[in-house]
Amino acid sequence: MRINTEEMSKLLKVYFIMGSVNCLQKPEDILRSAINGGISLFQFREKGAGCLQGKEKESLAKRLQVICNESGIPFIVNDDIELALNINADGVHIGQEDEPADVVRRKIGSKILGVSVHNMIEAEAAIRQGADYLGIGPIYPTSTKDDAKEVQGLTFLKELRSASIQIPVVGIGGINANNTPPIMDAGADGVSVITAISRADSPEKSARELKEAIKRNVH
Ligand code: TZP
Ligand code: MG
Repeated sequence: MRINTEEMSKLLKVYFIMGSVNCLQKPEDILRSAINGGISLFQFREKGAGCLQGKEKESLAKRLQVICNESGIPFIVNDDIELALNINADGVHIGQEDEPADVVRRKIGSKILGVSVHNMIEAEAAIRQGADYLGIGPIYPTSTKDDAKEVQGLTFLKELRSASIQIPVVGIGGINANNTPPIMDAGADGVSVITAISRADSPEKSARELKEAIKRNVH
C-alpha cells in the first residue's frame, strides 16, 4: 500500500541526506548521531567527486540501512533504482534528469517516491505520475550540489501552495535551524539538509535544533 499524505508529511519534518563525500567523520557515526537528535527520514545520496561506486557503494548503503532499520527511520536511495530494489530500500528520490516518475513508480511498486521539481509543470507531472512527495530547491545558496539550479527562495513553494496543491513538500538547499521558519511558513512539510547535519561538530545537536525549529513552525 502507498504511504498516505499524513504519514508522508510527518516523515519529511527533518529529512537528512548524506553520502560518504559529505562526511568529516565516519558515515555510520554521523547517521547514528543524527538519529539520536531526532531526524525523521534518511536519504543515501552517494554522489559527487570521489564518491563510492559498485560494491563499495552498495556495502555502505547496506550498513546505513541497518542503522535506519534499527531505529525505524525509513531509508531512501537517491537516483539508483537498481540499488534501491536490490537492498529493498523503503523508497527512492529522483530528479528531472532521471527516468520519468511513472516509469520509476512501476519499477518500485508502493515504495516511497520523491521527485525534485522546479516549476508548476514539473510538479503537476510528478504528481500525476505517482510522486509521494516533492523536493523543492535550492531554497538558499548551497555549495553541496555542483549542478544545482539557480537559488529560488520561497517563490515557487508559495506558488504551489496558492494553487492549492497539497502534496507533501520538503525544502532543500542551504537550510539550517536558523533559516527554517520561513520555509515552514511558506507551506513546506519539512526541511531536508546535508551540510547542516553531516558537517556539524555534533550532528545530534544540529538534528535536534532542526527538530525544535520545525516544531515551533508546524502549521
Ligand atoms: N538539491 C538541491 S540543493 C541540494 C540538493 C541535493 C544540496 C543540499 O545540500 P545542503 O548542504 O543542505 O545545502
Ligand atoms: Mg538525480
